[in-house]
Amino acid sequence: MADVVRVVAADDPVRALFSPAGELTAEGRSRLGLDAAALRELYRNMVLIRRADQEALNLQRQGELGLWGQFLGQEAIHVGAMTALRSEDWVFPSYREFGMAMIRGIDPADMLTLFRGLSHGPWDPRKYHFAPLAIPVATQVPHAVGFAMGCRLKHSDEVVLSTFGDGATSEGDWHEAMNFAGVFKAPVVFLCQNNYWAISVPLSKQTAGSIAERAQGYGFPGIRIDGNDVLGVYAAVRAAAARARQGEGPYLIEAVTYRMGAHTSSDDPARYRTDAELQAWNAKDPIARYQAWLVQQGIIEEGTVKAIADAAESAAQAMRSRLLALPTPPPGQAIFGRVYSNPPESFLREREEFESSLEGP
Ligand SMILES: Cc1ncc(C[n+]2csc(CCOP(=O)(O)OP(=O)(O)O)c2C)c(N)n1
Repeated sequence: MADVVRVVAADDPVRALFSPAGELTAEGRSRLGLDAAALRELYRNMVLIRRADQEALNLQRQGELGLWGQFLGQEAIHVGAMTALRSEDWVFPSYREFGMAMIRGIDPADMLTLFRGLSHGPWDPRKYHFAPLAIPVATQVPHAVGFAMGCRLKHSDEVVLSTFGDGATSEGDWHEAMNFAGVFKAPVVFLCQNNYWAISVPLSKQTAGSIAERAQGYGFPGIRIDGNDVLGVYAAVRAAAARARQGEGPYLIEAVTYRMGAHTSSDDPARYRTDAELQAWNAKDPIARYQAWLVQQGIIEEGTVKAIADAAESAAQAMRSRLLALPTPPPGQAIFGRVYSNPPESFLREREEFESSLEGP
């Protein structure tokens, strides 16, 4: 990994957990205070979300979903970050955060209704403190900051996690949000999932400098960490959230990982990236690597690994059956159903016209 950044605060509690290369130190790991059961839970959740992600891709390939964007390889970020937050903390996700939503307790079959064209917003954000997935790149970042300011104004100690990809950092929305957050010390943890590709554009073709170092220009600290180390992600997000909760403002974490799958099911990455690159990242697989460490520490053994894989398989099958059993709503419902609580006349007329146009001549 490249050198990690200098930091603004002299006694940065996040930085203290990591080596200059952005790797969690032994001392940092011992400060986490995770017992064997908690360490196994991190593993179980990574296996669970990976299997669900694969099943969603299978569904898309069988024509049951319109589109799917895998997060294969990014499980350590999804699980580490979500485990580090309190349940009242809010998340403002991009479209690739299916695993994070699962960890928050959102039913994955409900979530897939979005990709099956059955719904626009399948969960209640207020119940899960999990905002809708943002498809336009980076629009969720200013939303996160505005929401975090709202939390501060109502004197709540909720913290907001704003997650986005490396490509999102090239957007104006991203810069405006970072600037505002720095000036007003919004309680936000910015989590960049640097997976090296923004569809077919590699990081090197759109970012000349360091993502993490940019935080300094906005007046708060940033750090570049190993995003394939679940404990490292957990440590960084937990410490950054604690800092934000105490009123010390935002923090930018650049978690370095790799997008192992295609950008979405409509993309063919073989046209723009090499097998060698893929193989190199495959060797750093976050689950295999964590599993090896757990075995070596005597925290997990073969029987448990098998039981966890079996449970993930059953959960994926249950997700599939539940999704396929869901009724298809009336045609106008998905488009018009959740727009107004009191729809105006003109809107109702438009819905009627739409529905009757589908009946054909
Ligand atoms: C505002 C906007 N511009 C362009 C797009 C088309 N688009 C969809 S995803 C994507 C790349 C995003 O890459 P990154 O932020 O690195 O996230 P990743 O998909 O790698 O997780 C682009 C350009 C979009 N959805 N929204």
